[in-house]
Amino acid sequence: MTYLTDTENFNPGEWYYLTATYNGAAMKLFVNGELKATSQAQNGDIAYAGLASDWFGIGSYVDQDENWLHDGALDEIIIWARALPDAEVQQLFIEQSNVAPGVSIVEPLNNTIYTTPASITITAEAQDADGTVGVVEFFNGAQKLFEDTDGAPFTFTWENVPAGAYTLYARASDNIGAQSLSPSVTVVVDEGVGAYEAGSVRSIRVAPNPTGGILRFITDEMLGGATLRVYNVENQLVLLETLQNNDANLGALPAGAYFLEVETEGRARLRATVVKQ
Ligand SMILES: [Ca+2]
Ligand SMILES: [Ca+2]
Repeated sequence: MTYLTDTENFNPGEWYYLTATYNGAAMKLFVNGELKATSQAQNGDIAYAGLASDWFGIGSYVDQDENWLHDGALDEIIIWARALPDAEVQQLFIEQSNVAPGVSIVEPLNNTIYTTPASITITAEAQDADGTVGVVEFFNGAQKLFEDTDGAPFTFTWENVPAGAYTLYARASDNIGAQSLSPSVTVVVDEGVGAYEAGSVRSIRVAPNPTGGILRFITDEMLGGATLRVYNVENQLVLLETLQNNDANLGALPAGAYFLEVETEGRARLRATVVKQ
């Protein structure tokens, strides 16, 4: 029986990353990736005697008449079919114990509304508790917009953004390669006045915007009798009704960005984008 012992004591309540290797020539004990003890007292194949007491155990000492359990918790166990070299044990510890970076978008604020032609400056803050932030990438949904590799500030200006609603994310990677996603930020780009042909389609303002539900179309025209269509950001029609006057109620819809289209009896189309809170 060979015991390998760390010369330092373990502190109760702390997690440790223990690794033991045996390659047929030497037994090694690593604590937190560091080699702490080596023994060459045994060599060759592992000597199982063919007894019921031939345990391969982790977290306890078991033989014919003893069973000493580890007084603590085991979080994760990996058993390898080969003896890892020292450098690989060290690298595994670095990867396993690495803290992922934190990242959030600080600009623009959620539900910011722009007007075409829009240029949107996106700024993220990212930090890593036990290393450095290598890369911050910016996304619109699944579409990657930019990759900032030159450190803080992590920022990017998205130019000529067409009308629509966008869900922005930042993703930070630390020096070990661990990644984190920021909470999302929704922005809306509204058609600027004059973007449509006069007389057929034009944009219109609504207030309040963002709204809790009730909103008013800001126009001198009387919209009673006009048809209101409301689309969500996936371009699905979620509301269709005939307006009684210049007011509408989105109270039944979930929070989010919506495109509104009002078709008047004279066939003119009025468009607006609104954020429902
Ligand atoms: Ca880290
Ligand atoms: Ca930068």
